Amino acid sequence: MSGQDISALMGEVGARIDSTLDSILEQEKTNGAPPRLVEAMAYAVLGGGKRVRGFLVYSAAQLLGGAPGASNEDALLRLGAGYECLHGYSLIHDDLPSMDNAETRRGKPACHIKYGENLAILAGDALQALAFNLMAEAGAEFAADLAKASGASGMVGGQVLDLESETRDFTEAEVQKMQAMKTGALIRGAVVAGGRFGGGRGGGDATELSTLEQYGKLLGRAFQITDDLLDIEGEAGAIGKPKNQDATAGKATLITHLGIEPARAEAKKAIARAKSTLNNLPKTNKKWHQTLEELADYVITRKH
Ligand code: GRG
Repeated sequence: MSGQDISALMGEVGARIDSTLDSILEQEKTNGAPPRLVEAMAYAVLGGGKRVRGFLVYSAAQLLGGAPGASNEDALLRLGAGYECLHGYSLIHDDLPSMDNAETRRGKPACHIKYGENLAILAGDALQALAFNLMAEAGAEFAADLAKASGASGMVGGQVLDLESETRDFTEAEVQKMQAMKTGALIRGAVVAGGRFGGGRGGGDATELSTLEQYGKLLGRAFQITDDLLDIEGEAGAIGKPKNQDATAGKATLITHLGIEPARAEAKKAIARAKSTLNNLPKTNKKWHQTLEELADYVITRKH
């Protein structure tokens, strides 16, 4: 599969996740949610974004057994959509004036600029609740995994450490820990959720799941380093990342510790390890094995 093919596959799976999200949000309206709230939720979660987390859920599930049958396929897309809802909530809150104070996201006004801070906060809250509802549909262990990935010992805890890094010097180990929680935990969670689903709805071989978890951890590390590189190298700003000098100034990253080229080398090393980790998984499903390998390369070669 060439680099172009992985983009096409990501686009195709991403479009199916988007249409799943679309119908889930329509259902929220039918359930009585205020239309303006659903509009703000849709604004944040649809219409942009690479769908990396949703694609990871989908690909890991396919690797470990797939989703035979139309209803299973739909359930898998809903699981991927749940990870995108959680991610969408995190981006809304991350852009708020009290957080990164970013005015744009994905090339458009940030949710709080478009809908006001109060509705944006509530749209984030509602997306988070929706994410857990989608996990609960798949099974209790999926909800528990997402709570661990996104809560105090995961993403939100990492964001707290990120704020702390503006007030004192972090060691390299502290930066690694903060990034593993803030960005890595959700990426790792998405891979594990997919593996669990593919391995048989909440079951799955423990060794295979822990191998996938290791792959997800390494991917998350490389993802955040690349994000920081894109921030300072400027390409992302043109495409729509929340390029905001205030937001990035004073924050600890691996680049501030190591410098640009050593940080890039660290990301490459993590990706090489992630790919060799995949060799511990069955190669019976060549297409998805190769997809996860190419996704690893994509993480460090992406332009936004
Ligand atoms: C509870 C008020 C309150 C705040 C919590 C949740 C949170 C703040 C912060 C999470 C931090 C965060 C947003 C981490 C992810 C950083 C990151 C690399 C985002 C970009 O992800 P991409 O490139 O984005 O996958 P797209 O747009 O492609 O979906």
